[in-house]
Amino acid sequence: MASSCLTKTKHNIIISIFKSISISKSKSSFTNRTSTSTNSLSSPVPKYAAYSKTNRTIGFNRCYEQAYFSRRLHSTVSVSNDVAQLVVEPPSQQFLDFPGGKVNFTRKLMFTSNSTAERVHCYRVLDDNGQPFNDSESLKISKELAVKMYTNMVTLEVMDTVFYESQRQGRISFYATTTGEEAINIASAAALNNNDFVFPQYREPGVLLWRGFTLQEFANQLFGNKFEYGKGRQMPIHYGSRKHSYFTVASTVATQIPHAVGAAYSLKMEKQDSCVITYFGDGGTSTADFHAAMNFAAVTEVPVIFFCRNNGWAISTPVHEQFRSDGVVVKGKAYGVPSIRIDGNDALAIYNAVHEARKMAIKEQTPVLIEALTYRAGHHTTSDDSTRYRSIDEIEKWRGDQSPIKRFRKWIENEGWWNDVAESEYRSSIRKQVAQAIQVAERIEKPPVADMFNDVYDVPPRNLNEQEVFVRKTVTKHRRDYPSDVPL
Ligand SMILES: Cc1ncc(C[n+]2csc(CCOP(=O)(O)OP(=O)(O)O)c2C)c(N)n1
Ligand SMILES: [Mg+2]
Repeated sequence: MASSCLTKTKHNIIISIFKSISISKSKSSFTNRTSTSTNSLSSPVPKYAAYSKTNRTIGFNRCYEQAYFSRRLHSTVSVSNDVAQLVVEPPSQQFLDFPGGKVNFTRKLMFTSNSTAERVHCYRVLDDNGQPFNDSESLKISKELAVKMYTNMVTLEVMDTVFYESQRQGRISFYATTTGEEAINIASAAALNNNDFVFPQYREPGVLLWRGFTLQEFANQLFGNKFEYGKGRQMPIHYGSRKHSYFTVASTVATQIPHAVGAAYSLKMEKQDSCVITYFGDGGTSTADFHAAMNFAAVTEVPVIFFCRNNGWAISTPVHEQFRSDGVVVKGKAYGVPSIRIDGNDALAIYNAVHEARKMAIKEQTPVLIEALTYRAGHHTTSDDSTRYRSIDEIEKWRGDQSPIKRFRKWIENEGWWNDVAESEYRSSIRKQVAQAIQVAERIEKPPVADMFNDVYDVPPRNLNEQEVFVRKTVTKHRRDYPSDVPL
């Protein structure tokens, strides 16, 4: 079979068609067009295999060489990154009819490249000064929606500042800010329907805020008082809300991703007109959960949006130590999931991309991957000091001109929808409301000791009953060592 194949190919004429796709060098460059990686993702520039006499007699005859190389020399295409070869030969010799689909043969000994010199473009609408590009593909956003998005971003920023300070004052045990990622939180939430399910990591409280979770509800969770929905069993920032279709935050990185795919599968079975979104960081993509979930979602064709906040860091691990690929977007291509890379500090780009992804997910019943490039402009959590492993200059750069809030503000101001007076009135009002919520939450007593032991078993096992008796005895004996606001 092999030898007959070789003989026949001697007489073949092969025409190489170069598909030109514009690519950028070195850095990810911005594009103003929404496009999934199916179209925009660059395959490696072909590196023509070393061409020995032996494989010349195997694969290519003179006629081929002339046709092939003259096309290369006279081609007006400056950079080509994909070669499809049309081979005039019996169909059985052109491709392998493989179970997963037909695969064209090539006579080139050519490996795919691991180079990241050409990076997938990054979709954006607003430039650094908040000016939309003339040719940006973008939805029209009303004044009402734009102002709501902006004020929610500011609320998130103020919440972060005040809650963070309260941790520093020793009033709560732990906190994590979303600083620098406010646009991702709010603009993605704005593009969803409120009944779409959310499987968050821990840096997306803005999605809950957008859905109407009140400042008091946030404060109750942080203070672990008896009105907190988790009954004080979770660390601060592990919010969850059945009412807002927001699954409770789990600290174990990326465990939410397969859960999201399972939920999307159930929406598909029930033929629901909604989708699931799951958020995760660049660090989360190094887990087995991420890969299993992507593959499962692709083959089951479920309506889930994988939203990766690539913020440059996973605690102290920079992205270049996290993966050697061109970020995360290329992983979607590997799993057969339509994907896009967007500017995570451009609220309009995020809104458009999530809006489109949602439509695709539901209409076409497909997963979609979004990689949003952003920067974690705060410490990882209150347990971290990021100046130990990155420069203050780097942080300041992202907190300054690159701030997603500043950029969006410039846009709404240019539109005549916002001004300095509105800004200072709004900020001071929210600051007061957050401080007030803290004062209330702090005064509310904690959940009773019994809540540590219920809700898991219908009939608690004997060892759990024994532990409960033991806890009560210990607390009674050492009353002064335990908080007085925890009812026994
Ligand atoms: C399974 C698991 N491994 C490790 C950790 C410790 N850990 C907590 S957050 C984190 C980094 C996550 O980084 P990333 O996913 O990029 O999210 P970011 O904090 O940057 O938003 C790590 C390693 C964990 N919580 N769970
Ligand atoms: Mg990260």
